[in-house]
Amino acid sequence: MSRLVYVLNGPNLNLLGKRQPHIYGHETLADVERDCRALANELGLEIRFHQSNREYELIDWIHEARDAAAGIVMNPAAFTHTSVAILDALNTFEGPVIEVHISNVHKREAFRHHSFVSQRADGVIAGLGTQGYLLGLRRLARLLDEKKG
Ligand code: CA2
Repeated sequence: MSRLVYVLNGPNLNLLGKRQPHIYGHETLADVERDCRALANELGLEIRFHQSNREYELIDWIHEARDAAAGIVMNPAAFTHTSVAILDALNTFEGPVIEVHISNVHKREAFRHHSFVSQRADGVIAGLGTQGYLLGLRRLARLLDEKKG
C-alpha cells in the first residue's frame, strides 16, 4: 500500500521565517520541508512537499494525490477561510487529511475562526507552530498503520 503523503502549503507561506516572526516563528518553509523529510524517513513515509500562491495549483496537487497518495497534510493558509473549491477537491480524495495551522487561528481575528477545510479534515492542528506539520505526519503514519492492520 502507498505510503506517499502530500504536504501542501497555501499562499504566502513562502515568506515563512522572513516576515511576522512574532506570529509564525523564525523557521523558513525550507526548514519545515527538511524536518518533514527527516521525520517521514523515520516513519517510513515518502513525501511530496509543495507550496503555491495559486488556488488552482493547490487543487491540481490534490487531484494528483487522488491517484498517487495515501494521505494529505495541508496548511491551506488564507484559502482555509475562503475556498469552497479546495474543500470540494479534498472531498474527492479518499485518504486521511490533516489540516495544519502554525498560529492559533482561534486566538486571532474572527474571520480566521471559520475553516471550509475543517469540514473534510480528519484532524486539525492549530497553534503548535511548525511542529504541527510533524505531528500531522505522525498522525497520518498512525492512521495508515491502523488501515494496514
Ligand atoms: O497559522 C497558519 O498557519 C495560517 O494558515 C497562516 C495563514 C493565515 O491566513 C491563516 O489564517 C493561518 C497565513 C500564511 C501567511 O504566512 C506568512 C508567513 C510569514 C510571513 C507572512 C505570511
